[in-house]
Amino acid sequence: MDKSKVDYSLYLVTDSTPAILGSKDIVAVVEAALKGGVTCVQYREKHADTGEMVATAKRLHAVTQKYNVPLLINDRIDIALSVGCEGVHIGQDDLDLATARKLLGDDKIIGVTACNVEEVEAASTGGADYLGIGTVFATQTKENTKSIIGVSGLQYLLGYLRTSKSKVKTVCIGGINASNASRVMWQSSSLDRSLDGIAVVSAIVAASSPEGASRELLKLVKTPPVFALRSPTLDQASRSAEEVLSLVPEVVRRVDAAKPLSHNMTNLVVQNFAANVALAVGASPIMANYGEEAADLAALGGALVVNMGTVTPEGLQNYQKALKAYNDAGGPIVFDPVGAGATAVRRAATKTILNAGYVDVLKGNQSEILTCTPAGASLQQRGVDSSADASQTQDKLAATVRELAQLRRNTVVMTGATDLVSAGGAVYAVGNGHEYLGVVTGTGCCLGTTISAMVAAYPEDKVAATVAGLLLYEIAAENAAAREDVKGPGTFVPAFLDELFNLRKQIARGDDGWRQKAK
Ligand code: 3NM
Ligand code: MG
Repeated sequence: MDKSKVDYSLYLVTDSTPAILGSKDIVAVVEAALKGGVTCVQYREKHADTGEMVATAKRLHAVTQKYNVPLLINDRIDIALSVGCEGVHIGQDDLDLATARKLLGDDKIIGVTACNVEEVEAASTGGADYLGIGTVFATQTKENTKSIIGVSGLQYLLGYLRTSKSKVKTVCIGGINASNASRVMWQSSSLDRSLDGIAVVSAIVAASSPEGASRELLKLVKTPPVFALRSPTLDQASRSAEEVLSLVPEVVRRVDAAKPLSHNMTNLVVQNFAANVALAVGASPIMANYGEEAADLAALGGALVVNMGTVTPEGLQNYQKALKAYNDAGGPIVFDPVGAGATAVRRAATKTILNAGYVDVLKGNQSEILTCTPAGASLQQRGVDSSADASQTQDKLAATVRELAQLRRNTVVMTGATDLVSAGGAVYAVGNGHEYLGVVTGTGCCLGTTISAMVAAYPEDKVAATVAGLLLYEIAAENAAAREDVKGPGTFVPAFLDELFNLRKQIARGDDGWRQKAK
């Protein structure tokens, strides 16, 4: 077998513990899985005697050879050698890669488990043929999993391999099943660095029909999720600011005409204000925090805002259900990680949410967005206000926003005196706004609601929709603050709602007075 031609799309790892295998025969399960389309098999056995393992491996090899699929042995190089199968998979606590290579020779496949940059670097430069990256999601299958890296970790490690231009193949492992396979594949693959496949144990071995389960999983690996069809293309992400600006009236017109649903799962402080802002910008708000409702609401064609301003354990479960529902329906999601770095709970909640689904637009102030970067996981933040870190230059922040959007394949908005928007190509800067926005509670949250209205009405171009939302919101704030009847933050609030409403109507009518004001 030519190891450079191995297909890692659907990689089955066996398990013969009764809790997973049940009373089935492992060889029969593998044969059924091969029929269903499994492209690579690893025999993983932690408890049997060596003689028994050799016998089972031989039976497995006879089957995998029939399907021209490689058989790899977990950990046990001696067994791979005695069976003459295609290679081994070694973990970090097993025999080292260099010795394994010496024993097996260059023609055999050697895969290595890796969960962090050091391990990925060592294995990819040390001659591994592929990496098993995980543990992606918590799983009952493996005892003592070292670290749960989530989709974020997976994205980060693949980003590292892209930068280092390594050719090593990659599969992800840990809690991968039919509910997340397509999403994880897509989220972890940028244009020039794709995950090669998924590795699963229980999703196939514990299935009542390993053949059917394999067929479905293989299809999911090869099919991008529905939301991917409307993710920003490289061309969209790289347009000039002028081009994006020229789309603003059309975005606002669409919202005005369509009155899209803006489904808010937001905090206790802003419910009322956010609903009024949604109405003022032309959307139809629903404030619904119960996750069980999300599937029905997602079917109505609107967008979801997840704002974790007053996060609770129950709320977190509701968000996860809603993310899944909107991802499955293809409806856009705006995530506002309010106070992301402020407490350990919020840091963990941010991670949980980002791993539970794909968010189309990630919106936050400087410290919130920095907390969502791989480097920012341990950032400290004071309260939830939007104090800016002076050490971050505008160029550095712009690069951070672009890189984060690339990593997550979405649109990232970092708000501040100048707001930065990127979908991984150009970075658009919006300099509008007013200081009153900073002294009224919930204005950041309501910007998330505004953006949700725009992406709901204009889902095919989330970059233009996001920029339109920012401009509408911040120019309306300037218009309100300039009014004679506005004396301070208190009188600003009702005036702001008026001006949001008026400006939306003006832009929708084709009045382009806003163009002179856009900064
Ligand atoms: N290795 P399931 S997780 C065998 O993280 C194995 O390296 C892991 O099982 C790692 O698909 C794992 O049932 C078990 O979640 C994966
Ligand atoms: Mg091992």
